[in-house]
Amino acid sequence: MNKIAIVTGATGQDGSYLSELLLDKGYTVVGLRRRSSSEKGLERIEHLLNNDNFKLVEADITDSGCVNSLISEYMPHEVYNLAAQSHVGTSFKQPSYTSQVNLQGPINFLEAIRLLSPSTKFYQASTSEMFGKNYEVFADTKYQKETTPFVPQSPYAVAKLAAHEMVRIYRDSYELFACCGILFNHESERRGENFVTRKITKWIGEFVASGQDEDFPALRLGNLDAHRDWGHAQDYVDAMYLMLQQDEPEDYVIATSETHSVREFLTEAFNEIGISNFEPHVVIDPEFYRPCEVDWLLGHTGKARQQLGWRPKVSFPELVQRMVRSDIDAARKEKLERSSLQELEETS
Ligand code: NAP
Ligand code: G4F
Repeated sequence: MNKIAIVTGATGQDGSYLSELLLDKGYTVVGLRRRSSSEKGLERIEHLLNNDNFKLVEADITDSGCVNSLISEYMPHEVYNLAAQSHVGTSFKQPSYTSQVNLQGPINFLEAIRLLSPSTKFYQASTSEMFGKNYEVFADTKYQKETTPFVPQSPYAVAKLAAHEMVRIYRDSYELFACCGILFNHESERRGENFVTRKITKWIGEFVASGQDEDFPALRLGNLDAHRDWGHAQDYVDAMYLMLQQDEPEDYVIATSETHSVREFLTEAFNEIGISNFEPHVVIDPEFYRPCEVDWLLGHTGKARQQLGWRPKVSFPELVQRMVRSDIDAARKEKLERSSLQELEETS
């Protein structure tokens, strides 16, 4: 019989890649999606919907009764809790909602597993945002690792840190196999459009499709000096899976160990379309500044490399190139579809 995994946030970036990975490994995947008034929102997993081993189930992780029912119905071997209000900027405007999803959600799973299925292994999506302003220094390099103290800087990070500590408490108190991946930023062609990398590459795609129109509206961004350790999401879901295959449940930092500023991402992305100076195309807009910023993230991945044998495969230039090319292709396709429709309307 196939192993069963529940993946929360299956419609999101990581959930879609992880579902693919688990299906490839022979799992039956129960992917959760929250209720929506439309059928939109399934774009990342459309290709999985006809797979007999993929079951899409409507569920909201903030509802404890719903989570209990899921655990008792499926008695899964593994649960990967990826669902979240995942936007840091939004968390300043919706702190209570963010806490409800990002903290109460994981508590609901930990309780359900403790009471109904204690042999279920649990993965929690923790984040480098928990380090906030803190870092360690070695040979002039500022970095974060598993033991670096957390100093969160946003409602998002506070909720994620509380969930992270809750996982530790359940692991220590009830001997659950529960662990957290402290993942640094990871992006992809499937990244949400309001995260800075995708916002940039989507703008570039539309700009190219416009024929690099002089009147094309500028790209409006906030702080360009923040540094992030950016990897590709497909590499990172491998690490999630590996964590649940270990003998002991432990937390791991997952990152590329290379950091770049938003400005460097912009330079690399504009270089892809032959523009060496992005500045004439970018307007700095205070709307996109955070009340509190995380300036520097650079992950030290010694533990994951040694214990999990994990390494990132996609480099920073390849990540940027893949995202830019994908968004150019998508924008050109959309433009073509729009003009064919217009032609049809004019001729009929
Ligand atoms: P994402 O694309 O924003 O996906 C989030 C998922 O959560 C979506 O499927 C969303 O559903 C779902 N969701 C939100 N609220 C829900 C609720 N109340 N009940 C059920 N589902 C709900 O995020 P991601 O980039 O894949 O990240 C996955 C996880 O890793 C998140 O927990 C995030 O905080 C964490 N993380 C991400 C990164 C990163 O750089 N990507 C780094 C560290 C940690 P809809 O599709 O309906 O919106
Ligand atoms: O792309 P971002 O919104 O990602 P952020 O805040 O680092 O959070 C992401 O990574 C975390 C892991 O460290 C995850 F836990 C979290 O779920 C999410 O996936 O912003 C990156 C940087 C920030 O410093 C932000 O201030 O880009 C800066 N930025 C500048 N202009 C902008 C913009 N960010 C966004 N979203 N939009 C802008 O216009």
